[in-house]
Amino acid sequence: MASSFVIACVGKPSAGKSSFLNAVTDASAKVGNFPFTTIEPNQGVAYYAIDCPCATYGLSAQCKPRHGFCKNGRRHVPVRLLDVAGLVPGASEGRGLGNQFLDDLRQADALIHVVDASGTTDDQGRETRGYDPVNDIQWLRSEIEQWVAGNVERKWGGTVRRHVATRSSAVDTLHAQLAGYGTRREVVQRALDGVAGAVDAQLEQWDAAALRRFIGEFLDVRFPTIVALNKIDMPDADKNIAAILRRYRRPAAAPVSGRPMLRDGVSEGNIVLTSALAECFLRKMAAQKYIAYATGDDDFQTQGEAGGEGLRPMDDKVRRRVENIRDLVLFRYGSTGVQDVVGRAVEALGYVAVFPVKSLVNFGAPGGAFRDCVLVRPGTTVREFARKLHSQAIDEGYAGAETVGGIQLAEDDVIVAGKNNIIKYSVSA
Ligand SMILES: Nc1nc2c(ncn2[C@@H]2O[C@H](COP(=O)(O)OP(=O)(O)OP(=O)(O)O)[C@@H](O)[C@H]2O)c(=O)[nH]1
Ligand SMILES: [Mg+2]
Repeated sequence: MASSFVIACVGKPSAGKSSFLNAVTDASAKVGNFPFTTIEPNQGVAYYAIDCPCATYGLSAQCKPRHGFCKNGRRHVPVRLLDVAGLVPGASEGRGLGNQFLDDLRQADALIHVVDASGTTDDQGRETRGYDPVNDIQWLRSEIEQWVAGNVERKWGGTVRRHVATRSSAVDTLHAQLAGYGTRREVVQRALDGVAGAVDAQLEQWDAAALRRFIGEFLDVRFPTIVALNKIDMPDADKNIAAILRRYRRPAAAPVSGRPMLRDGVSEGNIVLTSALAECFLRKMAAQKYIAYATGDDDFQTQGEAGGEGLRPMDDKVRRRVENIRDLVLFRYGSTGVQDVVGRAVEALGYVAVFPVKSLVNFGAPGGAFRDCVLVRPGTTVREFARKLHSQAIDEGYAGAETVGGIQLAEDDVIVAGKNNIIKYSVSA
């Protein structure tokens, strides 16, 4: 069973969304230095990398993932990535390709906001110089907020009347309003919990400010966001990055709580520096055997360098370009950053990788060890996962579950990585 959740790349036109998709997937989406190169969403499969249990059990040679791949004990679990049309100011009122873009977000579980940190695109996505992107994160968030708030506020009077007449619970009423955004009830509940104490428990007592406060909280929960500060290879990127990081730095005096502090829906730890262009170029050079490079590496090798055996020679122009990337991106920032963005998006969702196996002795070897790995929502229980496997035999004939070491699992045990995420189900005949 392949993973079914979706991460969407969002941002203004020409920020580098399609380039980002091409950098982390096998897609070849059209890229252009003019606004609205992308109209219909492009899709690709990216990989979330985790330590694979095959290494722990000495089964790396027999590890045969049904989806994704495993290399040197690192499991690459597929996740779907969506690259949508660019968003311009006023999109929530239909400007640009506004509503279409926003509609595409309904399928997304998390967002990657690609920001052009080089200052070479203006707010409409046109080529320029010296544009200051410091407000871009806040702007995108308010655009999404306008979209949701506009819809909810317009109907609020009727919503409250029905709520009172039908004596529904707050969570049911709000869920009915927000279900159109691909929202599960549990997400609405978490958002309500988040504002408890700050707004009245009775919906009919909510004023405009209370409703806005709830919508802000709802967006935080519904659309976890990672920011890719892109185009770090360009001259002005440094100073723009510094200004953006300064704005989103967690105040030293901030209270320490279980969850990261969000501003405009973003936490400091979820801002990553990237060069999608560098990654695309390095991948191309590696595919053509000019360099030895794997995504996430902090350097590459060329012919004549240690580790560069068997590579092809480059002409001066190409050599200058790869050397430039080495100096401007890899040496300065440690990597092109793109893979890190995907990892953080999955982690922001709190997903857990689960390995269902038929045997806890050989884990499926020698035919193929650890064939399946499924990313599940946080809080998923052993029994819920059995249902999710879409195996009638396991679901209907459910007779118990066990993890490594002969430990029996209860139906309502929550699956936790490293604890009970290798599961063998038994079924009654
Ligand atoms: N220097 C540099 N240029 C980049 C980078 N990423 C993208 N670009 C360039 O930025 C321009 C726009 O890139 P796209 O990937 O088409 O941008 P987009 O966000 O998909 O744009 P729309 O589809 O129009 O919304 C292209 O000329 C890319 O080559 C980067 O990391 N560094
Ligand atoms: Mg595009």
